[in-house]
Amino acid sequence: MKVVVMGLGYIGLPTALMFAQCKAEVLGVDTKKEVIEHLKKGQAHIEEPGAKEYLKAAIEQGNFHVQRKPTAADVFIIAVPTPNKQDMHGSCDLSYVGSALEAIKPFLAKGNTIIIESTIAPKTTENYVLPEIEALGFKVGEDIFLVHCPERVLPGKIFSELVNNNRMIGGVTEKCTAKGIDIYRLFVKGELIPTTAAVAELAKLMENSYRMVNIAIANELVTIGNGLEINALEVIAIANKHPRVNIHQPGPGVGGHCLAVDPSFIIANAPTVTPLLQTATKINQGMPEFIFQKIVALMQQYNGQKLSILGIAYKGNIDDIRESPAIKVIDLLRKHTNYEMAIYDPYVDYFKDKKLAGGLKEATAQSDLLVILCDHDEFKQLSDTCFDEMQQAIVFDTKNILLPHPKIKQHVTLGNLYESNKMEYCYEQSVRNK
Ligand code: SAJ
Repeated sequence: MKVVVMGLGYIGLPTALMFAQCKAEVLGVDTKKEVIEHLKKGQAHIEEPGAKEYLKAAIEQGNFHVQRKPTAADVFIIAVPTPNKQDMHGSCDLSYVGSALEAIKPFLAKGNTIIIESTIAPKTTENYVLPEIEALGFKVGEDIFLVHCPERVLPGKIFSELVNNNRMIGGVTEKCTAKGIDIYRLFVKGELIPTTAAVAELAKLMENSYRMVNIAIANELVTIGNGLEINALEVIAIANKHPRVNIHQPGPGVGGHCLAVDPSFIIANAPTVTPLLQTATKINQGMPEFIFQKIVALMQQYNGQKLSILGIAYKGNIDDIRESPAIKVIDLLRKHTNYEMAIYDPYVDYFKDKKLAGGLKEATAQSDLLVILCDHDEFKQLSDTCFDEMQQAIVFDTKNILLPHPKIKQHVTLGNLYESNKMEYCYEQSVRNK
């Protein structure tokens, strides 16, 4: 079977390599010249455990090639970005999907299967992709098979989750679904769940919307606890002892290209019937402002001049800074204060062309306040020297990951905010400031 994968990013490259491992003839296509050049040299351009090894094996096996243009194939998989448009609700930008479709059109032939893996707005497969294919004279469901098969893998565990997670196979017709199941059965050990393209589109978006709303509940609980002087983290820990309760973890906000993006695809298509999704989005988007206000309150309380920021990636143990809440906090600090700031992230060397601190010692030297904005494993246990280097060992641990340490003068978390300089936070006001 010949497979063309359009888009060699966090999802496309691992997917292409999984098909190559199953002995399919795989052509990876990406428009970025440097991606093709890196891959041709056997260099994986994504930080993902296993990528280097799978790539090496595929190249040695000789059934994995990369180039900037597609060729004829049996299966075309589209795994390109679908960012938010800069419009009112951040609707789904289909320009990359459109370009990938245009690129494969000349090579389409009867019997081909087209699979959209990119996360897309509800009804996109039927209302946007299908007409493009039928305009070429093909009948979808008979000549060409069209499937939406969204990914649901966790960065950092992508290769194992691609194999073991179950997957929705959303065909435009039942025959399309059957084709999709035959294709993914090559490497997926998880359950292949037959459904329609429309259900698969909305289910994928709702998976991430469910998590986004639950994070918003945790974040709102923090502002409730701050006002009522009740430890929100203790409330979450106790409430989650209930067998059917799973309140998520609060933090400085929701980043990444999924939870911070997907719900808006639903909102944009159904703006008058999504008050919960819209409010939850705003609550999460208000967290950088909340964290910023607390930092200022702490710096005032301790008459601080320098602060250390630990972590700018959008989540722990990866290098992705897309939609990172940490960056939003840093931007607020730069815009509204003149604190000296040292920023350190073990996975990120440069940020907006500025070289970041080379290590923890450099980042904490002489600082009054250490703010943890990302749950990298490296930040879970800091050595004595980190605190010895500090002017004042005040810590604001927004991810609640740092183990207690005798040298910490004050360890502020999102649970005990009221024990230090209280800031009066008003959600409405913060949203108005947007
Ligand atoms: N976050 C919280 N509290 C939580 C959980 C997460 O504040 O309790 C924050 C994180 O810090 C981060 C953001 O939310 O800023 C999103 O993190 P995440 O790990 O929950 O989600 P993602 O964006 O890494 O979701 C990925 C996605 N897959 C890929 O990017 C390839 C998504 O499609 C998957 O559904 C998700 O993993 C998953 O866990 O399955």
